[in-house]
Amino acid sequence: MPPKLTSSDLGNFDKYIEQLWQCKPLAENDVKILCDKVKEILAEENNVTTVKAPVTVCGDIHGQFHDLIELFRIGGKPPDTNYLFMGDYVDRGSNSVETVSLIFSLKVRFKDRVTILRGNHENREINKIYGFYDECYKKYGNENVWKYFTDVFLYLPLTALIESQLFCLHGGLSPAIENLDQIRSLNRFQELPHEGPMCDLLWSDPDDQRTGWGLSPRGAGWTWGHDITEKFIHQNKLKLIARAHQLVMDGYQHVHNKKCVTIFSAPNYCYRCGNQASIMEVDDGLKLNYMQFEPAPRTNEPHASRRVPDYFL
Ligand SMILES: [Mn+2]
Repeated sequence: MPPKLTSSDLGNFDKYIEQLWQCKPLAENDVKILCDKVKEILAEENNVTTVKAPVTVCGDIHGQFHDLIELFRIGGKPPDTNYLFMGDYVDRGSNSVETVSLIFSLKVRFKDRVTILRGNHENREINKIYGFYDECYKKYGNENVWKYFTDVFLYLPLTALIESQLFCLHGGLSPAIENLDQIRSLNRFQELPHEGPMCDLLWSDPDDQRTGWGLSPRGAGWTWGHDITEKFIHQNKLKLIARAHQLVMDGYQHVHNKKCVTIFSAPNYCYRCGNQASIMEVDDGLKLNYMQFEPAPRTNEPHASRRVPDYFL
């Protein structure tokens, strides 16, 4: 059992959350304290971590901090709403540091109400290239915090199971995995391999145009058809596979006869894709409700409202 947080520890994390909510990065030493604590908590969780309903399921965030705050405004602030995040907290957006710090702090402070999974960007080889490393270096002047964070990423659970019926993960299925016990038996505490079951869970995509398995254009993981989804759902007595990983213009998209859904929670992805974001609310009767949302208003930026002056018309 991880050591229980004392009330002064909890006060610390309340302070971290308050500071991060203002989009102010933690001091380097506080990041160290945060990472040590969240690692301890995650180490106790299973590769298929158990989640109770009601819970709100979220897809990719990708460092879009202000949109994460908008997500909480739409979905409710923890701990009033329980959350399951399906990975890809970092890279692409400009505030990966604040985003992952806030999500980790919420995990520590409300560990039974916040579940966090690993995405394919929670991997050194990827986030060294796609923005997180550079942002850490720029904000802290050295690579220590990048090392602390990426060390925690190895501890993130791979998948989650809500009330034994909704199976959630970042990418998708693997030809090497037929049942959840095979996922439970993986050793996840490692850098993401380039192939094999653990890689597939974080990289694969469903494909409505095919049956069976296909090569992924991403160069990692697979694409899979509706027959594979149906077999997996039947064998594991599931209702639905919920996953993230792909930009979908409405923020969510059903595939495979509604047995699989993609949820994407970064509105106007990369500040230019023009997509809506969504979160999936699961109530205590396992009824689903998708909440779409737009980017947060950028009040601190000039021309946020993009009003076009008359003389341009
Ligand atoms: Mn991804």
